[in-house]
This record gives sequence, structure tokens and C-alpha cells, in this order.
Amino acid sequence: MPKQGKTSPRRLTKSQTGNALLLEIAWEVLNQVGGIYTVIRSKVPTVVPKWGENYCLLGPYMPSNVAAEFEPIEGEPTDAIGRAVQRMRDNGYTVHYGVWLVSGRPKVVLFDLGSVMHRLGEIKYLLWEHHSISTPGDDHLLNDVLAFGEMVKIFLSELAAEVKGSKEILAHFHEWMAASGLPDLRREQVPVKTIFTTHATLLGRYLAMNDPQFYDHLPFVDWQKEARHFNIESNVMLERAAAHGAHVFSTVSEVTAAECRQLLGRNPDVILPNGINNQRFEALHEFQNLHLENKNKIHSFTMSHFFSSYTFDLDKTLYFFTSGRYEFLNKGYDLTLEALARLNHRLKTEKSDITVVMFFITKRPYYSINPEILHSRALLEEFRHTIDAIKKQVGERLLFDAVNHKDTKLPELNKFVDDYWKLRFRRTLQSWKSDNLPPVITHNLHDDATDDILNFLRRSNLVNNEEDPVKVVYHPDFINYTNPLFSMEYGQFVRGCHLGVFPSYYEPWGYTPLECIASGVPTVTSDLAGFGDYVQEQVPDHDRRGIYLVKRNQKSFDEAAGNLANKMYNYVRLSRRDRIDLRNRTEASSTLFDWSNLVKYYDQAYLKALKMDQ
Ligand code: G6P
Ligand code: 1S3
Repeated sequence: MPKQGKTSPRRLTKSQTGNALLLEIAWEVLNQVGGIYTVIRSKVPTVVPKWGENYCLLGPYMPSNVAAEFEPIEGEPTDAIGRAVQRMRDNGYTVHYGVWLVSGRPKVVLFDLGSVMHRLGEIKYLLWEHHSISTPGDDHLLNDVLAFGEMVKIFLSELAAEVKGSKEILAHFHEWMAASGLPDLRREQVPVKTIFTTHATLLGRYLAMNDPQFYDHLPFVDWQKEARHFNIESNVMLERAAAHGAHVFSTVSEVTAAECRQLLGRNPDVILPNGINNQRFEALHEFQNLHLENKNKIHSFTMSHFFSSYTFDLDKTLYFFTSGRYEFLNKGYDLTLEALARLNHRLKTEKSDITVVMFFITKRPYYSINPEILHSRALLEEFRHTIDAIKKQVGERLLFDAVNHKDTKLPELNKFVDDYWKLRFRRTLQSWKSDNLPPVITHNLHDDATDDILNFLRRSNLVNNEEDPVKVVYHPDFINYTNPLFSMEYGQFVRGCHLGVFPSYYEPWGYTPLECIASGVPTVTSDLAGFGDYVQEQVPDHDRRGIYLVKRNQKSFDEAAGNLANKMYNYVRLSRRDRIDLRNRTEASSTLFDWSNLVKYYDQAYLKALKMDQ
């Protein structure tokens, strides 16, 4: 096992980066699907200054994505990459070469997959002939993956022919979807050093979603049988072929390394932890003010959502949240709900005056936002306008009255308000008030009756009863500025919250806790998440920094839920001063996870690859 040591790995020297070309290849280059896009994009500003002209990204050409983010490099090619692109074009392939217009401005080559599709039959035949991997005919995604892999292989072969050994070529493939051409590069002995990083294993994800005892059963999994069972045999075989074929094999965490050994049959040579680009989050001394500003925006939501039914003290309200793909067990939503139920019981028993509002931000198919919620929001807005009008009227009339009288006593203010506004005030307030409980979900779901979050809430009667200190708002859509309920960007929402809760059961790395830390928001992760495991090993004083770890490894669900409920409870008990201090320490910790610190592991992988024989 390549346990990440506490001593720093060696860094690449200037002459080493000067004598090599580094190509990073991913399906998510200029194409956001999930976490790999974040890895690549956030890393670019750290990598480009180091590698300069010798760095380039390779990705699939998706016309809808390029319009705003891609600037072609026109004219005669002036570098080896441009000449390799030209060679491909001369052979009839459509290839785009340009600059990705993101911070760091890396060079990027994008392959138009349509231009190789006429050879798909041959590509599939050769995959079977050379590597015994058969592929079904009707899987469009797989067809695209094979087309991409083939074009990457052709490009790297042309590049090697162009460079003619004057420079080393490092080809770093992210995930199986980028690497179907890797085995043939090795077979044909193209002089390119290959690094393959898997960001999860295909089978691991499927198994974890379907087996509550995934980690106990992992050592005994028959990968082939399971791959067949889930109907992903070709994909898994491609993943294994890439893992075995690469000069250097890596993954993002120790947690996923264990999975790789069992399911892919190769021990990763290096672990490449994911970093963040701190500059994107940095608000320096402003970040505490931003918390307050954004918390006030969330308060507006809370008022409109809850206060038509009953009220509580906003000054004693804490906002917890979780967010991510809707994977009920993998993301630990089940554990979070159980812990919330326990926290509720404890706070209720203690007659605590604190209210906790927990947001579940995820994505589920829905018909519409619940019209009652929109109606309540509109009425509250109208009420606000009425109050503004009354304020204005009282202000003007009070001034006039005061300057016309000798009496310096404050007069009875009601007399300054027209009956019209008094009536409107009463009517709006009346029609806003409701006898119903505030809904636990903001949208009308397609599968309301079978939804796991809703069913838990119904079963445990955690349904926003007035007497319950823990309230829940399940928002089955991601948050952005156009969203009518919050009118905030996701990053602003995070800043306004007090605690991010991410006790995942299956998570190769997990960026959400890191985003919290960079925004100065304390967060909970688990020791089964790659990031949590990294923190456990590398940051011994993580609690003091507001990075809490729920122990799930070798623990029962009940133990883990108790552990999480305790962590939530301890946070609730903090004073405002404690929370402010903790936020400072959390924010200051974000440098630990900045790419400028973590890119050294990538150097380690490249050094290893450079030393290997072809
Ligand atoms: C920030 C602001 C303070 C405010 C505090 C509220 O630190 O700068 O002015 O009092 O947030 O913190 P709380 O944890 O109660 O939301
Ligand atoms: C994977 O993306 P995902 O969200 O499918 O890769 C990410 C980047 O390495 C990682 O953070 C995440 O845990 C994996 O699951």
C-alpha cells in the first residue's frame, strides 16, 4: 500500500519540465460532468506556470461547450502539438487546437468524435483482437469513449513521431473514459510515458450503492461476475486494461486505493489527492462579513418558509446543509437524517432555545416548485412593500408634524397612517398566516411516495412541527442565482450556512467539504471519504480547525449516527464568539488543500513515470 508519507515528495526541477511535454487527457476537459472537471480546471493555474508551453489538455469536442470558453489557435503550427494536430487533419480527422479561456489559459486539443466514427467497427474489432474486450453495438456513450480513446492514441502517436525523442512525452489519463487507447499505445510501443488516474472504480460505485456492507464484502468480490451482473463488463474491462497498461497507476485517495487492489487487481503506485484553487474563494478579512450578509439572505428564505406558520428566534438559528448528487446511502443522507432525529430529541428534551434548519440540496426529478411556497414568498414581498409605504408615509408626516408643533414629545404614530394602508397591512398579514406546517420539501417531486429522504422524515415525524428545534428543508434542485427561492449563487449559500454535513459512505475524494473550508465554513466528513481519510492521516488537529470526522469505518450505522449527532450537538452548543473563532481557523486551514501544496504528488507520479523504461 503506498501510504502517503508525512515527508514531502520530491518536486520536478525546471530542467525536467523543460525537457518533457505533459498532456492531461480527460472526458471532462471543457466538458463539466462531475468532479474531474473541478480537478483539472482548478489545477490549471498551478500547472501552467510550471510547465509553460509544454503543457496541453486533450478532450472531446462538444460544440455547445466551446462557444464561450475556447479560442482557436489559427495559422501555421509553430509547436510540436500544433504540428501533430496538422498531421491528424491531413489524415482526414477533425481536430481543434486552441486555448481554454479559464484562469491559467492552458492549450487544449479537442477531438471531433464524429470524424472517427466511420472506423468504429474496426476499433471495436481491434480492441477484441488485441485485448479480448468485446463491446456491445448499441451503447452510445461507450461508442463515444472508444472514438475518443482512438483519437487520443492517434494524436499521441503523431506527437511522438513529431518530437522524435527530443523530448519525453508524459500522457496523464484521467478515468477510464479517457483511456481506451492506452493499452494499444503500450502494445505499439509508442514512446510515451503513461499515467492513469482513476477517480473511483466503476464497480465500486455500483456495489456501494447496492450493498450496505460493501466494505466488509469487498475482499471477496468476484469482479467479473459482478460486472456482468450490473451489465458493465466492457467498461470494467477497459478500466482494468488502462490500470494494468499504464506505466504509473494512481488514484485520488487511500480509500479508493483499497478498492483498486480488489476490483482492478493493481496496487496504485501513487496517491494524487485533489486540491482547490484557494484564490477563487479568498475573501481575506471580508469573509466573516460575507457570512453575515449571506446568512441574512437565508434568513429571508426562512421567514417566508416558516413564519407564516410559526416563528422562532432568527438570532438563535443555525443553518446546516448537505449537497451533492442524490445517492442516498453513498452520500450519507441516511446517516445525516438519523443524526438529525437524535439531535432534535436531545435539544427538545433540554428545552434548548436554538433552532437548527437543515438544508438538503440535491437534484431529483420534479414537476414544479410547490406553488404554496411561491405564493407565501410573494405575499411576504407584498407585506414588505406595504411596510415600506407605511414607513415612508409616517416619516414624511412625522417630520411635518414635528416642525409645526412646539411639543417635543413623540406623537402617537398610528394617526399618520391612512386607513387604506392599515387595512392593507391587516389583510396581507392575515392572508399570509397559515395553519399548515411549513413543507419539508420545496418542490413537487415525480416520485414523492417512494423518495427516501421524504419517507425517513415521515417515518420519524421530523416534519417541521413547531415544537421541534430541528427543521428540514429539502431542496431537490441545485442552487444558483436564477433560483427564485434563494436568489443566491451556491457559493454564497455555503458562506451563509454554519456547518456543512458530508458523512459519505462511498466517496473517492469529495470536494464539498473542501469548498466549505475555503469559505470558512466548518464541515463534517467521514473516514470513508477520500478527503476525510486524508485529513485523518495528514491533519491531526482537524477538530480544532472545524474539520470533523465521523468514524464510519468498521462502525455500525447506529454508532456512526450517534457520533454524528454528538458532533452536531457540540456545534450547537458553541457561543457566537466560539463560532466566529472557529470560522477563522477553518478558513486559515484552506491553504493546506491548495494546489500549490498538493501538486507535489503529481510531480511524484511524473518523476516515477520518467524513470521507467518504455
Ligand atoms: C460574522 C460577522 C459578525 C456576526 C457573525 C454571526 O462573524 O462579522 O458581525 O456577528 O458573523 O455569526 P453566527 O455564527 O452567529 O452566524
Ligand atoms: C469523482 O467524481 P464523482 O463525484 O463521481 O471524482 C472526483 C474528483 O476526483 C471525486 O472528488 C469524487 O469523490 C468522485 O466521485
